[in-house]
Amino acid sequence: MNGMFELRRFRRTGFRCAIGFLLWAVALMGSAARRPNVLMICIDDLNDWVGHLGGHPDAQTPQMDALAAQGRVFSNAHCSVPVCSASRISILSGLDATTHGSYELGPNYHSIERLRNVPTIHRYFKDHGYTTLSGGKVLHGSFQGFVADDIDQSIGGQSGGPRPERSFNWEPRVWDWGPYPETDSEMFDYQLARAAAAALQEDYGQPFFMSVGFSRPHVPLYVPPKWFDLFDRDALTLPRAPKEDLEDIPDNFKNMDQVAPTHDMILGAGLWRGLVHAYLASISFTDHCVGTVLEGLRQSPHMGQTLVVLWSDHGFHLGEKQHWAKRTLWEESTRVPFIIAGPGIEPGDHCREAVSLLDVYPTLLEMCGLPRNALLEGISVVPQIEDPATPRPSPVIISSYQGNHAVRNRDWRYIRYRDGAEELYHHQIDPDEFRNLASDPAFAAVKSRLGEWIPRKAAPEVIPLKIRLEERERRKARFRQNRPVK
Ligand SMILES: [Ca+2]
Ligand SMILES: [Ca+2]
Repeated sequence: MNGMFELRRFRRTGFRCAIGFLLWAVALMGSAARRPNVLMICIDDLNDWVGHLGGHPDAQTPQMDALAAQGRVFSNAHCSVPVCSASRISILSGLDATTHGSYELGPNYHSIERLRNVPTIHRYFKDHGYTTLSGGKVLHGSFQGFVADDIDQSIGGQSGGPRPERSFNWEPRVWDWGPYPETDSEMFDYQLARAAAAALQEDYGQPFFMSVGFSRPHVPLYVPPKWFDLFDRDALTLPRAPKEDLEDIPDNFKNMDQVAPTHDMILGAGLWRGLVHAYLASISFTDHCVGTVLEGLRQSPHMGQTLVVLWSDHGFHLGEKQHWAKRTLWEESTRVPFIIAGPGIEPGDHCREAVSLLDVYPTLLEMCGLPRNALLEGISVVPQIEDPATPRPSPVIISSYQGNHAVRNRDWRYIRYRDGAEELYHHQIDPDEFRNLASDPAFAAVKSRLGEWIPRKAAPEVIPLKIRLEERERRKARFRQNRPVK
């Protein structure tokens, strides 16, 4: 080889290197300017019965567990109100119930006048250059009225269907369960998952914020038979619900007026095991839907540039404290799965600091480099994503009905009801919240320290008390018609 060739080759290579560097620099500038996409997966009434939270030994949730293994799990995360519409309003507005005043099922976002000038998280992303997409149950009731324009593109409506013509186990069907329909493709949630996976293949020309809300494991617990077949019904572990657990707690939420079956009703009809089975089956079906969306993301051009956040709107009792469903200030009502995964997030230990679903909004703004929204009342968990041992500067506050609050930090739960009644639980030694320590003088200092966080002011209920009580009586009257199917 002669020297001239070597020189030409050097020049060619050098030129290619220079061009390559230029292209790389342009690409880098482009990606720095382009903010990450957000995929927000919202689940309805899912408590801590997922593998990675260990809430039930028989739970089978491989898809959510795989996501958990790739990102940061907040294993001590709580809703701010333990009921559907109010919790979702809090997450999407970033405001606490004590500010927006919705503490009970009912008012939609767009019917709360004091939220008129509070941008939903979708609106905020849209106003900062994002395309917004949403499908399924994200808000309770769809985006209507003054929030209708927050969503650029729908990927599906809301439906928990389909439902069979007749109940299998319980009348009316709202609390029924059973293997129905025959196939996943007939399930609304599965169709939604497929639609979301397809929408993830598209190029929106700018970053997107997509929310996908599944309706199971909310009752009625109908899912195809294969999900029931995953479990041996007769070998399932039942929740720990000793009757004497109620002896050391005040009356407030004990045997509370419910719009769910009572534990005595369920035990009397011999239906406890069946409901636990149906709830686990519904969770596994929902997990499969989550997996379908995540597979869509993996196949898409957006993989590697998309943050995934998964949450459930609140927890769910299946007999714990002799209670069913939600609305209490106990752990089973308030603890939820909460995972954030995506580019730049190193998998590692769970964050055991108490965090709130109010933190979703400020966290996503910070991670996407969007300006701070001064209205928000949550706290960004970016420090806990970076180091899960970082303490949150304040404990989490949960409210249920005006004037009743729980304060949750890493190790404790303190509840104070409107009438001054109290409960105190030490989670390091009592994760089931069996032993109320509120009257033990040894913990007086802990109690008063936590008590300082109890909100001193709380917005009045959006729905006037008289109307709410009338509505509750109507619901209870309907509920008294409930009965097992013979
Ligand atoms: Ca819910
Ligand atoms: Ca107890």
